This record gives sequence, C-alpha cells and structure tokens, in this order.
Amino acid sequence: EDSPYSVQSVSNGERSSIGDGDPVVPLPLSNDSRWSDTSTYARKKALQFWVQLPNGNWELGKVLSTSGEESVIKLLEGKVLKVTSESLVPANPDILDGVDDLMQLSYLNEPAVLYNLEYRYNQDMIYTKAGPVLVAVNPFKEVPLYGNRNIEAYRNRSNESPHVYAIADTAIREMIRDEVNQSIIISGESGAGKTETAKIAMQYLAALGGGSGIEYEILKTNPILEAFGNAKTLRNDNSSRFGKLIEIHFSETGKISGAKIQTFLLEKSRVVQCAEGERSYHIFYQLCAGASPTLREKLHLTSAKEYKYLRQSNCYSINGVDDAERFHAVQEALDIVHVSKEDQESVFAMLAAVLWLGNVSFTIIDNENHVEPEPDESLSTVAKLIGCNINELKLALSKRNMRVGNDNIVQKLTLSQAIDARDALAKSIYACLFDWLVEQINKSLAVGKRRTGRSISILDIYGFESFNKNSFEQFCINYANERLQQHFNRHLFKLEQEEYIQDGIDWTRVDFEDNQHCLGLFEKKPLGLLSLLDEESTFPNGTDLTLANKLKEHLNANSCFRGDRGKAFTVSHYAGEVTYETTGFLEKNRDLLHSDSIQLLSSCSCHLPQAFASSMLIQSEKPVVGPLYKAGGADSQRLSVATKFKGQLFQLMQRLGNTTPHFIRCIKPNNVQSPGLYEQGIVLQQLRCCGVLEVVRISRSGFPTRMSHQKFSRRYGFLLLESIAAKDPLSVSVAILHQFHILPEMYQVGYTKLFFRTGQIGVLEDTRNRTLHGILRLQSCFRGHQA
Ligand code: AD9
Ligand code: MG
Repeated sequence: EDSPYSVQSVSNGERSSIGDGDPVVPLPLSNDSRWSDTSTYARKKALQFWVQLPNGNWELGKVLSTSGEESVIKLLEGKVLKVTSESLVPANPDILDGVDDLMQLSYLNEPAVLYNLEYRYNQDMIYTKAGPVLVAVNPFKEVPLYGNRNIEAYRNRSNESPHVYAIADTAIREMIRDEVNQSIIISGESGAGKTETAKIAMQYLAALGGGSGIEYEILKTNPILEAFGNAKTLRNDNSSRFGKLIEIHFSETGKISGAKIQTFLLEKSRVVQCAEGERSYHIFYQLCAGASPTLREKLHLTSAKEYKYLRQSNCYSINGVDDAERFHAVQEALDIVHVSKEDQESVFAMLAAVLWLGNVSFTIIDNENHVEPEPDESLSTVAKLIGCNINELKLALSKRNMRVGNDNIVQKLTLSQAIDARDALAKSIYACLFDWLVEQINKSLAVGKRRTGRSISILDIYGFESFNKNSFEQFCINYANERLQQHFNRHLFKLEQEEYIQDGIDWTRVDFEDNQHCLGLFEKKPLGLLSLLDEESTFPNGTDLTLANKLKEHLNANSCFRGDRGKAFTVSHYAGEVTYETTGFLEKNRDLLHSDSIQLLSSCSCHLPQAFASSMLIQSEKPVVGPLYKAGGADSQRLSVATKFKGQLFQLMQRLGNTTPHFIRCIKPNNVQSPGLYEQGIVLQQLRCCGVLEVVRISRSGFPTRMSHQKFSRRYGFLLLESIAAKDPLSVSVAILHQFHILPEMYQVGYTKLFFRTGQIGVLEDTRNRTLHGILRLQSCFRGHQA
C-alpha cells in the first residue's frame, strides 16, 4: 500500500534549490500544463488519479501497476487502461468531494475543479467559492435557494454555504463597517446567468435595506430595462444587449435611499437586423401583442408579422413567455418609476415609428439608381408618429446636404444609401429612446440631497466572447473584459499578499501574468488599436481593408498582436486568442447619423424626437454651429463609438477603483439552456476565460491551504505517535509536521494559521482517514463481540 510516509523518498531533484537568504520558495512545478498537479512529487502521494479519455472528459481511476513510463489504471466503473504515467493527474481524497471552496482542495487542477463543481451542481448546490470569487453554475431550472426564508438564513448567518446572498450580505456589512463603497462584479458568457444573479443580489439588498419603498421602484427597473434592452438570441432567450451598472445608495442607517443606473454600448444594429431564429428587442413584440385597442388605433399598430424589421428573422415568440402579459407588467413598472401615462404613450409612439420606418420602401426615379420613398401608409404613419412634415421626412430619406468648400450641395441618395439612412434613423431613435428611459428612471430613483451615505454597485456586463467570426462588437466587449480582468488580478493579488503579511509569513511576490501588455495594445497612443481605428474612421477613403493593413503595419511588433490574411487580425487576450474580421469596423465605429436626420428630429412637433435631436448634438465633441444643414455632410464631429466606450470604461474603472469589489463568475454548464446537463468541456473553457483557474493558479504558486493552529492540532493531533511536553496548538501542530516529514518549503507557520503548498493536506487526510477507519472497524468488531 502507498504509505503516507513516502514523502521522504521524494528526491530533491525536481525542486529548485534554495539559495542562502533567498526567500523564494520553489514549487513542485508541473511539467507542461500550468494547471495540473502533474509533478512526480504529487503523483507519488495521490491515491486516485484523473485520466483524460479520448472524448476529452476526465475520469477517476486507481493505479494498478506502473512500469517505466506507463501505468495501468482501473477506472471506477471497472475499465482498465494503459496510459503514460505523465498524463495522470492526482485526484483529491474523497473527504474533499464537493467542498464549498475550491481552495480547500489539496490538488488544484482542472479535473479536480471540474469534478467539484459538478458534484455540487448535481445536488443543486450551484454556488461554490474559489477563494474570494463566487462561482455560480446556471441551473436552468428553479432551485430552492431563494426567497424570504433563505434571505433570513443568510441575514442571521444560520446558513453559511456560498450564495449570492452571502456576497450581498458581506457587501452590506463591509460597507457599514469600513465605510467604503462596495461593488459586486458579475461576469460570464451569454446565458450564464449574470442578469439573474444581479437580480438575486438586488433582492437581498432590497430585503435588508428596504423600508422607504424606493427599493420596490429599484426592483421594477429590471422588467423595464429587460423589455427594452434584452432580446431572444440563439444563446439566451433573454439576452441583455447592453452592459449595466446599478449603484444602490444607502443612508447612514443602512437603508436604501436611491439608485443610479448607467448603461453601456446597447446593440443598436438589432433594431434593423437580426439573425434567423433570434428576435429584436422584447418590447416590440410586447407592444404588438399587448397594446389596448385605443393605443393600437392611435399608433396605427398592426401585428408583429406585418413589420419588416421583425419579420426578417422568422421568430416571433419565446417558449413559455406571454408577450401581452409582459407588456402590462412593463406598463405597470413604468407607472411605478413615475413615467407619466403621457410619456409612456410617447415612448410607444416612438417604437411604432421605428417599426413603420422599417416598412418604408423606395422607388428608383432615374437611371442613376437614385430613389425616393414610396408615399404609402408607412411613410405617412412615421411622419404622424414623430410629428414631422411628410415632405421633410421624404427629403431626409432621399437626399443629403453636403458642404463642399463654401458651397452647399444636395446629393441624391442611391437605393443602398437611402436604406442605410433609413436604418440609421431607426437605430438612433431606438438608442435615444433607451437612453431617455434610463434618464427618466434615474430621475425617479435620484438620491438627491440625501446622497450622504454609501453605495453598493452591481455590474452586469457581457463576458469575454470568442466566436467563429468576431466583429466590432466582440472587439469592444473583449476590450472591456481585458480592463475588468486587470481590476480583478490586481485586487486578488492585493488580498493574497495582505493575508500573508498579516500572518507574518515569508512571502515574496509571485509572478503573475498582468495583462497590461494587451491593454496597451488597445490603448496606446498614437499607435494602438483604438487610436488607429479612430484615425482610419476619419479618413473619407478609409475602408475595412486599409484599416487592417494599417494595423498590421504598425502593430506587428506587439506580441499580443498578429496580422492575419486579408482583413483579419488576432489579439492574444488573457482568456485566449481571438481573430477579428475588420469588416464593418469603420462603419460601426463612425456610427454616422446624417445631420439631415438630426435636423428632421429637431423639427418634429413631438417632444421625444426633439429631445433625441438635442441629445445627439450634445454628444458631439464640438457644438454644431449655425443652421444644421450647414453643418457639413456626415456629422463627423460626433465621438467615435470606440472612443466613447473607452471613456465610459475609464469612468467605470475609476468608480470601481474606489470600491471594495466582490466577484461573481457565472458559468453555463451547457449550450442548450437545459437543466441537469453538465458538459465538462464547456465548463472548462469558461473557467479558463473568466479567470477562475487563474485564481487557482495564483494560489497554487503560494500557500493555498490554510488552517488555524487550533483546527490543525485538533484534527491531526491524535495521529501523534509520541506525546509531547507542550500541549498548545502551535507546538502540537509543529510536532505533527515533523512526524509526517512535511518538507520545510512546503509550509509556513503564521501567527494564527499554518499555510500549505497544494497537496500537502492530502497526505495527512489520508492517514487520518485510514486511522479513523481502523478505529471504527475495531469499534464495530468490539460491538459485534459484545452482542
Ligand atoms: V446575456 O450575456 O445577458 O445573454 P446572462 O445575463 O448571463 O446572459 P441570464 O441571467 O439571462 O444570463 O440567464 C439566462 C437564463 O438562465 C435565465 O433566463 C434563466 O432561465 C436561467 N437562470 C440563470 N440563473 C438562474 C438561477 N439562479 N436560477 C434559475 C437561472 N434559473
Ligand atoms: Mg444578461
């Protein structure tokens, strides 16, 4: 049998030597994978191993024999395999099955983490800690973890298992105790559960900080923003198409006093274009299904199937969702956040205008492909809904005022230009409407003069994305994630170091992979991705190809960048390589709305279009002087989308920088939104992307297992073969360490705790188990005799 004392026999060869006075502690380094505990050292101690099968999944087995480089292993279900000894990954002792913090695992490797999460998931324990991070695996079904009784249990700390509630609770306590603002940063792939998690956190905060009634308003912002900002996609029936930060303010007594919402980068293109099987924003279908007969008539509303923008993707409904019912819920929520009935009607009129705009068609009027809009029901309805003169609408959709030198010239639009102008107008109206709504909500939730206390911010933002084809959207999203990852890394390292220093142990900084280099690739001026993109966007002759060439010309020396064939380039993100296609980059970055369209909106008699026009002008870098039609052709003064986003991100990071962060990483266990299905490969890829394994790796390079002197001596003290004089926990602990020949570089003795390298506790646990087992057997023998 594999003796736990075999530790002694491990040669020192694999560990680097320690120089005099050099406090750097050597690691039992793994040979190839950064993650696996595959050193001979670890392999000798473990009793069970993980074997990776050809399908990529890991299975547990026991070694039957080893000869040379090869081992014969018996899997749990009986199969016997011959594998290279190198490929065996040590597994944790059974007592560590389903631990609620991955840091408690003796062996921190990918299969161990995967298995632990799966073990818990199968019992509806969807939350697990990875040190300071909460991992949430989407159950895709109702789990009995929420509601008032559970909230109460976390409030009075009778339940201490990992939970969003526990995170929210800690945030409240630390906010009050330290008088520091807090943030809960939620990330993960589309469909992983970020938005649900954010709502669960809000529920807890509302329950604990409620009383004034404002908490009810805050909760009601969710159905509104989801209606206007979420849509059915192939990945998620309720996918958020924007990022959101909600800052919940508390009074000095810990009561919620108000809130403020900031949104990021709404996906506008969805309004005019969406893929087969997906939907546009929920609110369009809700309106078509749920509007009252009077409203219908006022807005000239017909059914969703009659609108081109909604028809193109061939998908109108979502399983289990009643759009009409949802519409009434949204109306009710709008009432609650004090959007007047009148304003609500204006909002719905804008939605109808967008839909009708999509139905505007064009006829070619000359042999140069110039067009005019068809003077039909759709055109007149749009004019009526936004309150403009029908001729002006016609002009805005078929002509463009250009300024060439000192002259104004009027250019007629071709069919494709006219369609672009129409779609740009529809997108702008929708995006402005969304921003306007957020502004109204913020007014209603405003903290005003009461803003004296502290706040907890919840960030629900799109996670890292890597598809077969990646465009401008992924470019921005991944850039944002790169920023957040840096925030995460820096925070984590600070925490680790603080704990070591606090307990007085020897600690030289471990190297950690900072992603500053990749961020620099994006942000450097003038030769970074964002600057070069903006520069090319201002060139009238710039194309997606000239952009790609320019990037390759200037950035090839950067190790995070690689120019690919044609219009593609690859960035080495912290979460992996992503290849971007520059197709559409310039257009999406410029996001042009012709001044003619702004002019049109400002001429409208309805107040919303007017408000939209002025907000578009405010967004311009320089004020547009003089009559608008003189302002030049395309409104080149507006900030580019990337620059605006970068500004928002910097502001966000600054805000988060002043808070104590709490991280939640959401994981989806399968790609089909189905309960009970846990696919290792899918989970693993996300664990890598969202930095959970990085946390684990960071800890591996330090002393991840911690136990107080008391606990350690209580747990293993009975294994001591010789009694010792001093009985204090520290002396007992040290005696145990000696008896088991735990190598000095494998642990550190702190003031209050013992710190261990990964894998060390496993040996002790095994011996303890065997001994206890023996004792139990003896006892039952003994009882058997008695009976
Ligand atoms: V996206 O990036 O916005 O596309 P999210 O926000 O990460 O995405 P979301 O919160 O919308 O995902 O979750 C997707 C679906 O998973 C939800 O509609 C629920 O059906 C399901 N889900 C997520 N979390 C939970 C949960 N804690 N309990 C039950 C859940 N179901
Ligand atoms: Mg979401």
